[in-house]
Formats: sequence, structure tokens, C-alpha cells
Amino acid sequence: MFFLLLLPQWISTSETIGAYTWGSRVCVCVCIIRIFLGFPTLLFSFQWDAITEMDEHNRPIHTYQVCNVMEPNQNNWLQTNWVSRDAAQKIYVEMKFTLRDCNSIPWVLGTCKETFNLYYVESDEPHGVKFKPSQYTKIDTIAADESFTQMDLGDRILKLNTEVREVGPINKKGFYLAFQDIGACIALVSVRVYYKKCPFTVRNLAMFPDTIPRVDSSSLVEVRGSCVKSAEERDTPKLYCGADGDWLVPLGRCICSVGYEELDGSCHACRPGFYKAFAGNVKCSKCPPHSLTHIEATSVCQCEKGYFRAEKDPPTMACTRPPSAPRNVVFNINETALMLEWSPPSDTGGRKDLTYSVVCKKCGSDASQCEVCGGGIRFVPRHTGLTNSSVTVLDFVSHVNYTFEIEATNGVSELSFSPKQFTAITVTTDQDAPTLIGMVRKDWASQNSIALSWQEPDFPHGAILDYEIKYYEKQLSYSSTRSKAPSVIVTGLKPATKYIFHIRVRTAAGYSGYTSPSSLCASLSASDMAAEQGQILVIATAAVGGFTLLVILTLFFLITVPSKIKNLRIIFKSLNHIYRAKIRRLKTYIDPDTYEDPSLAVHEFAKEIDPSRIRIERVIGAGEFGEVCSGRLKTPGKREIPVAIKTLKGGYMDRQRRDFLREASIMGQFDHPNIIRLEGVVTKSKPVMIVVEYMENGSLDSFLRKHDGHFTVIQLVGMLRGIASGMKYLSDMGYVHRDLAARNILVNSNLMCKVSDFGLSRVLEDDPEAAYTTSGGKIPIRWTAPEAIAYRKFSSASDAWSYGIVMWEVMSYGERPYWEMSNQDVILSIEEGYRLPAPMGCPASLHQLMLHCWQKERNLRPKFSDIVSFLDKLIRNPSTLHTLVEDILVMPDSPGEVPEYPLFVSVSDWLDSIKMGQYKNNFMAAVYNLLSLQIGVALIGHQRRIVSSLQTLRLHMMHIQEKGFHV
Ligand code: ACK
Repeated sequence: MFFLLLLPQWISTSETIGAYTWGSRVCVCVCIIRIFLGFPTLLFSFQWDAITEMDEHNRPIHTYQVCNVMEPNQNNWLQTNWVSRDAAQKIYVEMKFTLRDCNSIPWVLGTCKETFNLYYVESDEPHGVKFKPSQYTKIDTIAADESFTQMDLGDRILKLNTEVREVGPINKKGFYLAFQDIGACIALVSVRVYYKKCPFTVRNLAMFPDTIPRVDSSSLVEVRGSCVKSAEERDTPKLYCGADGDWLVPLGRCICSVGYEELDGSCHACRPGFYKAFAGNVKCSKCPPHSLTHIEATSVCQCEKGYFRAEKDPPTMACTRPPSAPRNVVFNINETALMLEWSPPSDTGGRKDLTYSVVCKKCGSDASQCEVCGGGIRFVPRHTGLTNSSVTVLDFVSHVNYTFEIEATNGVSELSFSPKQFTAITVTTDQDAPTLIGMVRKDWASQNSIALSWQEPDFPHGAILDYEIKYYEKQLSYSSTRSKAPSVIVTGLKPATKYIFHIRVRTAAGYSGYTSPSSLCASLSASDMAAEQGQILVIATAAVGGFTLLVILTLFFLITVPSKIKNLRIIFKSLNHIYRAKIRRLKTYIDPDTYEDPSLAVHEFAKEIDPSRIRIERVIGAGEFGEVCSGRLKTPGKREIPVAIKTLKGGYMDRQRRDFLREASIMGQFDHPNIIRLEGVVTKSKPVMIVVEYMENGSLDSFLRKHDGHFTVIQLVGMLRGIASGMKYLSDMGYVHRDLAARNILVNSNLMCKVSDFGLSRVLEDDPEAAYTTSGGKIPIRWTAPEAIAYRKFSSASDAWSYGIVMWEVMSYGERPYWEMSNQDVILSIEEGYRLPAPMGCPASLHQLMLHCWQKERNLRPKFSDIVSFLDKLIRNPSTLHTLVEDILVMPDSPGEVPEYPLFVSVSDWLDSIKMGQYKNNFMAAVYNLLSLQIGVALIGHQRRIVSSLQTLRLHMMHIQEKGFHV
């Protein structure tokens, strides 16, 4: 029989073995080796015909066809040439073929088949023309999803099937593939053989080489990165290579060395005029003021001429210069002391470390004949290193001309060779300073000002130049003003605030001393005074009135109390009732440890069951304290119900019994459909038992692993909603679970999820996931919020973090959070901002909720009530679950960041959000075509496979875009 096959997708035989790269959201690179049938190197073909057709564009297409459906016992083989394994451990074989529907060949009686077999054999080298089917291992029987009929042929409809199979590990250097036909009508159009790898990448300035993933799809390869040129390691840079060729979990980093800055993933030298003094991923900075550099990669800029950097100045500081000379030097002299005062220099040189030094010289009539004063004279506090702009000179000699040179210095004065800048003042010691002024008087005051006057000094010893008035509220800072007359009006004062005033007089001989402090107050205005007096009157009247009322009331009660006391009791009683009703509605959890005798707590919250009512049927698991069994509980007048029975094994200590029963004391306080229900306890006989409702599907993690891909997203969201509702109830009760994880959720036959495993710290002691932390306690690191790991800050917000992890476990069908990364790496990566990526097929809205739960700042995490209402909205509006993370993921700018994507409710929203709204119509048409292909694909597992192929399509598009084609 001869079939004319229309195969427009035939791949040209002129292609040889080649490779190309695909990008992806996490930079997946998939290296593909292609081999094609129809090569002259094909070694063995028995009964398969190499047929070359022309497609509708008149291009040759090559196929291998076989169709011996009329004769029974067919065994037709087609073998590829030897394919080098290259670096691959696991290979993927993608076959495209068409297959004829047996029912559409009416005259064939029972011999026609609709499958063929795929085989392989490993070998270190090609073994010539020999072909022994017995050496081959079967990979799989390949069936067509779609077969064509005679009618399709007539209509020239192509029904091309694509199937992919994995083979591995491959240990030898290469392999052959073989296709066995046992009586089908097939045309093999193309075969692609490829393997996956995590490609060379640069993350956090560290380079990671091409890495081949492990054959075992659940384990990751840890790869250490090496820093790019001009960078140095900060924390050991690491990445994990996942099974699909994805790089995951960037840890550690390199940083650009001094003189280099980061740009597009590498370190570039700072341009002339810029510098970087410290290693780190900061940009080069412009040279600080008064510094420059003419070369690249500068770590410290050089100071301009005349400017300097002191030894301890950081390279980021501007270059500075010595200060100018102090200004306005004045003196004030009496018989024993000479006080010098000055103003700071106009130019401090750009520094704050200003000090002053004073040099004393005695000069004759000729100013050039000066000599240093010598040891007799004293300076208080000292003559160098003065931080205040004044000094007192003692022990000077009368009738001498002293010249004082006052110099300002700063941290770079020593480095400058330019001559010192100073201001000199000459003082003749026979000139007397004025004496103190007379008494200070307050003439008047308003709300913000005060008028003062005083007597002139008795002995001014010369003409009075002016008066200085210094005043302050607190001694830390003061204001001053001057007046030529012996009076002043000081304005700008705070009302009703005390100020201290000092006044001194100045003559040509200097200042007098200050007057002793006068404490004065700017007074209130007349209207304020009146208002204040009014207030006082009101208060006084109220006090008198209130006191009178109190006396009258007391007398009234003393007389009438016996008759009223009954009514008062009634009022108190009803108040108490209302209060208690309110309390009951806001039921809170009571920690059993607050009971002095914990066995009292058990009986307060749990019913004692007579063991004769319990029938144990079988052991279903092992708990920390003993076996967990399933069985039946009979309650008089009610139907027998299935129960799970936790037992306390014999030979226990008192503490173990207490810990065992603590769980019952806690569980017994709860009453919610999503919290495991306590039926009762057996404590009065042995074995001690806790009896709880039976959950047919056991714990959630193993249940999901057993049923990977079996549920719809809505079913998964329903489970999550149940858990959130249970947790909302617990948090409303004030109970913090601390060990919320899929292993501690139980599932019943209706897929209802219930929170279990209570018992505070004991839970953590029992949990095999719990590890000791540096702060001492045992904590299930992967499920626990950072603040709870770091300083045991457990709260409903830390439970919300754990809830996010449970969401991830559910959406990934029981995958281990953070795979097999070490606990230490998990802590580190969380600290660095890494968050678990969305599991395959996870709606974007759910991953966003997870990220929300994993916010570092615990107050920003959602409350369980928010989570429940969010999930309710999703359930009510399932179209919001159609947008998958892989459809919309935007690569973060810098590695390690959580990828960002907006929350979309529809494809058209999505297109709008990326400003591509004009393609809505084309896109909807394409989606319609795609969906029509998916009719009947109900299983999540199959959907996930389709989604991943859609992702591949997206990667192809990215590849096309990279190559510069326009979409
Ligand atoms: O994953 P599983 O089947 O579910 O194995 C464990 C085992 O007992 C030890 O804890 C199962 N288990 C615990 N409580 C219940 C329950 N109330 N109903 C059914 N199975 C339970 C759990």
C-alpha cells in the first residue's frame, strides 16, 4: 500500500548536527543536538522506505515510511547513525510522525497496529554495519495522539504527532536509536535528539560555567562562581543548576574592586575625574572638591595645589587648606588679668577642626625689635590648641607693650609650606579697663520684648564706646546685641519665659566684666492677663461647686443605700452578663501550661472516653509517643464513627504523659471545620489515648506527592482556602501554630484540609524537619519566618509566612521547599531577598499571595482574614487563575531579586499592561486556536506539559527577538 503523505514541516537534510541556545525566564539554556533520519550514514533500514515528497511550496521533504498492514508478524527496524553523547547525561528524543487510523483501512483484518517502539543502545564507538536488535533496550511504545483517515488524505489534512521521551543516564560515549514497526502505517518525519544544560552565566558579578543538570530531576547541582575581572569575592557566590537547565537560588556575590564600578554585569574602570575608594557595587564618584585625577581606575583623587588631605581624612572628603587669620581681636584688662577675644577666621579652609594659638611678644618703640615674652607670663587655659576664641593672660608686667599674635590652625596647617596667617594686637598694660556698670532695671515688658536700662560704670577709664547685652533662655546658646546708650529694648522673646541677661561696657582699653545674671521675663499682655485671671476664676468656682456636689451626693447615699442596694446588685449582674457574653464571643486560647496541674487542663477541654467504646482496627503510622491507629468510636445513641487513635506507648515518664496530653488540651479548645476535631481522651486506663476524627487521605504532603498533577487549580485553591480558614480561626483565638507545614495538615475523603499537630514547643521537638538554631530552639527552618529563626519572634504573622510555604508545597504537589539546599543556604538566600519561584503551572495571583506572605517586614504580611477573602475572590472568579507566572514573568534587573510581575485578570489586561493592546485581536485568535488544541486535556499533569511547551514557544520568540526579527 502506498500513501501520499503531505509533510510541510519536513526539516531539510542539508542541516548537519548543530547546536543553538534558547533563553528563558531564569536563563535556561537548552543545547540541542539534532540528528536527522534520511542521511546516507543511516546504517540499517529494513522495510522502511526513504521517500522524498514535495511540499506545497515545492520543497523536498524526506520521510521514512512503512505500511505493511496486510501481512501479520511485522518486525521492521530503522536505526540512526551513532550519536555522540557529548556532555549529556540525560537525552531527550523528539519524534514527529503521522500514523494511519487502522479503522479507516476496511480490508485489514486484525493485523494493523497504531504504535511503534523506540529503542536505544549505548556504545563507546560506532560499531559499523552490524545491527542486532537483541542489544537494544526499549525506551517506550509510542502511540499517536491523532491518526489520519482516508478522508483526511483526500482533504490533504495533516495530523502530525510530536512525542518526546527521556533516556538516561547515558554512560558510554554515544548511542544509537532504533524504531521498530510491528505492523503500523507510519511516516517518520523528523527526530531531534537534545540535552539540557544550565548555560554559562554571570550573576552578581560571578561567572558560572556551563553545567549539566543531574539525571535525577529532583536534585540540584551546586556550582561555585568565580569573580569577573576587577571584582573580588564578598560572600562565596553560588548557583544551583536545576533539572530543566534553570539556574536557581543565587547566593553570595562578588563586588567591583577599588577604582572599578559595575556596569552591565562587569566591572569598568572609573573615568578620569572620577574615583572609587572602597570595594563594593557603588558607582564611581566625581572627585571631591579641590581634588582631581587624570587617569582611569583611581581609588583616591589627588589634591589641587594649595589644598591638602590630613592623614585621617577619608578619600571621600574634599581637600582643604589652612584657615585665614582670626578677626576682630579685642582685649579687656584689669590689674591682674588680660582677656583676649577674637572672631573666627573668615575662611576656615573647609574644615571644622579649627584651633588657635597665641604668641606673646614684647616690643620696644621699634616694632621690628620684638622678643618672645618668655616664661613669666601665663595663659589660661593654655596658649596653643585653643578651641574657644578667647584666652586669659596672667602675670604680665605693668607698663609694657605686649603684642599678641593670634593664629588659627586646622588639620592641614602642618602640611602647608605657605607663611602662617595671624592677627596681632598690642596692649599697653598701664591702660585700665572700665569698671562694672551699675544696677540693671526692667523698665517695661510686653509679650515678646523687654526694655532694660542701667547705670553707667563709676570708673570708665576713658570714653565709653558701647555696651554689649548678652541674653539666653538656656545656657547652650546665647544672643547678643549692642547699644550705645545705657538702655536697650530686646525683642523677639518667647512670652512668659525667663531669660538671663548680662551686660558689659567697652572702652578703648577693652571690656569691663559682665554684670551678674539678671533673670527677667517678657510679661503677658493685659488681655492675656485678663483671660488668665478669668480661667483661674472658672477653675476656682468649679472646684468649690464640685466639692459641694460631692458632699450632697455622699449624704444622699448614706441615707438611701440600704433601700437601693438591691437595685444596684441587679444592675451589676446584668452588666456582668453582657460582659461575659462579649467575652464568650471573643473566645481566646488558654495555654495548658498556665495550669498548675496540666492534667486538670486535659479534663477541662477534653472528654474522657471509656476504652470499651473504642475499636482499634489497624496501625496507620508512627507518632513520637507511640503508634497512630485507625478505628471506630461508638457513642451511645449515635452511629459509629471512624477515628484516628494516637497512643502513648508503655514505660513513659510523667513528663512524656503530660506532653502527650498537652496536644489534646489544646485541640479540645478548638471547634472549626478546618481544625482537626478532638473526640476525647483515655487517661484513666492504659494505654493513654487521644481520639480524633479520621482523615481518610492522611497528611497533605504525602497525599499530594501520591497524586501529582491530579487536581485542577480550583481544587488546589479550595484546599488552600480551607487551611487559611482554619488558621484564621486559630489566629483569632490568639493561638500561634509555629509548625504550619503540609505535613501537619490532614486531608479527608472530600479533600477537606484540616490543621493538626498542636502542642507549642513540643511540636517542634518532634518535627523531623526542626533543626537547632543559633538562638537555641529547634525550628523547621524552611517553613519559618526570618524573625522567628533569628530571635524566636513567633506570631500569627510568622504563621502567615509558613502559610506561604504551604501554598508553595500545595501548588508544586508536595515538592520540598528550597529543594535540597542546606538550611544554612536557605537562611542566607532569604536574607539576600531570594524567594521561592512559582511552581510550574502556578497562577500568578497565587504566587503573588505567596510573595506577600514572605515579606521581610512582618507587619506587611497579609492577615489570615485577608488571605481567606482573597482566595474566596479567586474561587468566585476563576478566570483570575488563568494567568500563569510563566506567561508573564519579567526578568529582574539584578539577579537574586524577586521577579516582578503585575497581577492580571485577563489577557487583554496583560497586553494593556505591557502597552501591546493593539495585538489583542491577533492574540485572542491565536489563543482560540491553541485552546481548541487542548480540548479534553483535563489532567493537571498533561496541562503542565502543555504549559511547558508553551513556555518553550515563548523562549523561541525571545530567541527570534534577540536575533533582531520583528514580531
Ligand atoms: O501521612 P499519613 O498517612 O497521615 O501518616 C501519618 C501518620 O498517621 C503518623 O502521623 C496519619 N494520621 C495522623 N492523624 C490522622 C488522622 N486523624 N486521620 C488519618 N490519619 C492520620 C498521618
